[in-house]
Amino acid sequence: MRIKRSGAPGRVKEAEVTPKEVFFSHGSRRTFLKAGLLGGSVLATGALYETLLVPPRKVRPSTPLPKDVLAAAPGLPSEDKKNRYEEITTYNNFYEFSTDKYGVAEEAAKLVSRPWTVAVTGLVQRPGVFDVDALFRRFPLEERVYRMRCVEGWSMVIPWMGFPLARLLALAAPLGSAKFVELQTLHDPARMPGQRRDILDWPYVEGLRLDEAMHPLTILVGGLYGETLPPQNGAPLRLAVPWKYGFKGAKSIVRISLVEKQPKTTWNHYSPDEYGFYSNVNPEVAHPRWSQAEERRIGELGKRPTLPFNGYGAEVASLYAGMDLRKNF
Ligand SMILES: Nc1nc2c(c(=O)[nH]1)N[C@H]1C(S)=C(S)[C@@H](COP(=O)(O)O)O[C@H]1N2
Ligand SMILES: [Mo]
Repeated sequence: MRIKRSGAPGRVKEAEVTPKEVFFSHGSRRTFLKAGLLGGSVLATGALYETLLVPPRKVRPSTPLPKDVLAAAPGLPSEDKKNRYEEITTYNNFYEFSTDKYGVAEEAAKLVSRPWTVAVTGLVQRPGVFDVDALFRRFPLEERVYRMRCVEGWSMVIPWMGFPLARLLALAAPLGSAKFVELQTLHDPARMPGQRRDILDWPYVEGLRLDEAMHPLTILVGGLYGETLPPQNGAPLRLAVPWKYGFKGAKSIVRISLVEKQPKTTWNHYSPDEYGFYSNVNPEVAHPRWSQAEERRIGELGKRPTLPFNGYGAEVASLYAGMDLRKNF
């Protein structure tokens, strides 16, 4: 990603390491575990390298989630090694606070994310404004271990606590005319100081086609590693769509609108050649300034091949049957 009004194109500040092929298992959903390993072995990562890639720093402890918002379901297993809590909470993209991935946690720490409401509006039979904690009691959070791939070329395995967006949408009952879902981040420069700067068009807006939004892998996230979601990861409520580039996962959501036309999403509007509306993870479609064929898993040396749909093709490829994914990137 790059910053609006900067003369030179932005550079991803990443510790570049010697490429070394590693492979990972396919599918994290119980039903697809049968697919097993694609082959190869997972590179054993030493604590030394983890230290190298994510500097150790004090992480504020989060609040454990109350029992009554946790689903009985044990969650979805993943054969990938989970990233450490410290990695997930100290290397973030959240431009409302900082464009420095290592600086977001500290800047976002002040965000007051309770009380917080989310409006579900637009082309629905039953619009509503929901208190997030009431929402979590209604739709208990279950663990979903997802591989997440940033468009910048890094990835993590994150044990989110979430519930399917489809459950909330079903409650609102979309009208037949609703074709897309638009998600909006809070717009409040007093609470999100990065919004005082003209980096992006605020508020941050993301969107999905209605069928993508209704897919069971598409979740609203309220927790991480069994704890309340920390501010830097999008407290109190953010989206996670594991087969798409990370920027689709809007953080600190205040509004979910059902609309007829494809929403004007922040990054797509900012640079349509670089960030497509669909933004499905696709190793065959390069970003204009870098390849998307490989990725660096945070905490590991070397690179992994990037898989179509981030490895979730068995679950989601049918959503795009007949579409030219080079054109609709
Ligand atoms: N509101 C908002 N949401 C956002 C972003 C952002 O800058 N602002 N960054 C996106 C990007 S590029 C990524 S990769 C993920 C990072 O999520 P994480 O920090 O929880 O890993 O958040 C996405 N959601
Ligand atoms: Mo990203």
